[in-house]
Amino acid sequence: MRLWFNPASPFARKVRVVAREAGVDKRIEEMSILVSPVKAHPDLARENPLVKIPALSTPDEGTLYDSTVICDYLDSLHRGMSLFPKTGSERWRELRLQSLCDGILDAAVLMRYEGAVRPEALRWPDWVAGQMGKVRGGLDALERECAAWGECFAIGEITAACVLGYLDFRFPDESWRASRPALAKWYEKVSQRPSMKATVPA
Ligand SMILES: N[C@@H](CCC(=O)N[C@@H](CS)C(=O)NCC(=O)O)C(=O)O
Repeated sequence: MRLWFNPASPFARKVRVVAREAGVDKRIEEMSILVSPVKAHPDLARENPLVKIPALSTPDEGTLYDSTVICDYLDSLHRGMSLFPKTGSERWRELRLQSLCDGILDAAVLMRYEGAVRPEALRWPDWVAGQMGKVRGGLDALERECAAWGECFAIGEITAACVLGYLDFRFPDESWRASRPALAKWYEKVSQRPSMKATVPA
């Protein structure tokens, strides 16, 4: 299998952490590429019409995207503890947490593009403030919820860890820890997992 990714992408990190937690990472060839929302990468465009990473070329199911689908697929390849609970409230708890964290990442990545890609004359501060409001509101929800996560590190918690890693990487001045001590403590602990250490953004 070939994973189209970039080490800086938080969505690709989700996939790489899941691959390691599921023990299937050795079956994946990681192909690092640079993507831009305004200049389509021609090789990636042949695999994913949205020209986004992550994308996973598989031997049996063609090329899969986006991160939620790829993670679910990788989870189907192993027999250990499932990272996507199949039934009951555990399932909905994990999927909702994943959606919350994907939403925070969507807002954070859009802000990153606004600052790094959009020409200065076209920037719109109110729009950036709106995205930052989603990031902060989402983080406040994680702070309220994280006490209930215990030792669990399934798809929802994995995505939460990738959110916090991305904020440290791209928005170090945001100081998200200042008003979220429980989340900071949780993140300090999960950052020590081999899957997280092996995928620190660069
Ligand atoms: N919902 C997608 C989001 C993927 C995404 O936004 N990837 C970014 C990199 S972090 C990308 O490829 N951007 C290029 C573009 O927007 O054209 C997922 O979960 O995989």
